[in-house]
Amino acid sequence: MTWDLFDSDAPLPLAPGAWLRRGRVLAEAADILAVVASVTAQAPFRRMETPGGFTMSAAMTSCGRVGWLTDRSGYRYGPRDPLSDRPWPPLPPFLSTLAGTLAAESGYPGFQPDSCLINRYEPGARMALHQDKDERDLSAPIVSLSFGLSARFLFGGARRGDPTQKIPLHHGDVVVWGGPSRLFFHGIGTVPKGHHPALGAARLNLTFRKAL
Ligand code: MD3
Ligand code: FE
Repeated sequence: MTWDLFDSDAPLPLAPGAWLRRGRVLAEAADILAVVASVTAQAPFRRMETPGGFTMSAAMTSCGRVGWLTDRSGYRYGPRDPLSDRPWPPLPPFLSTLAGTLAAESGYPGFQPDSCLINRYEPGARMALHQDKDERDLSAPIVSLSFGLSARFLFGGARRGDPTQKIPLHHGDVVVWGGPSRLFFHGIGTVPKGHHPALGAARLNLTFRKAL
């Protein structure tokens, strides 16, 4: 027999169409974080307001042709950073190519993201259970990269009331969501206090999306 069933590098199925790759981008982490720093120098992290008037606990920014926005008028993608009124920084080719490779490795060939949402969680921040449905083409997957402090990913089902799996996400982990799981409810539990050598007291999550 072969050892393939025990290959720790192989994608782990989380749900139909959803795959976890533990540590898949550890080797690339320093390069990715350097590129992220150049993006956030142009479009800084900010905590946005929800349509209901709450300030999100995670700070966000974007790069790409559009960025994800929330304010009192709703959730949407827009071509400009409202803080500067300039276009979002371009999606660095290194990142879009990497996201395409990661999607292909989980069975989604041809993924060409046009937006990357960058979330920054300090200890105490969380993200409530939600669906990602502001993208025009829901047949494209979402590729997620986690860095820094670990957090509990909450992963439900197609309905808000479905039971949730709690999956720890660590520095360098990659998750690819597509197919039936693309509209599953998900969130992030409160990030515990801590320090990570690469990022200090913070967790970063990058999600690559085809929004247009
Ligand atoms: C499952 N971000 O930005 S990434 C988000 O870690 C978001 O910051 C979380 O949820 C974070 O919208 C989780 C994992 C993720 C992203 C998109 C999904 C899981 C998903 C779309 C469908 C199903
Ligand atoms: Fe989400």
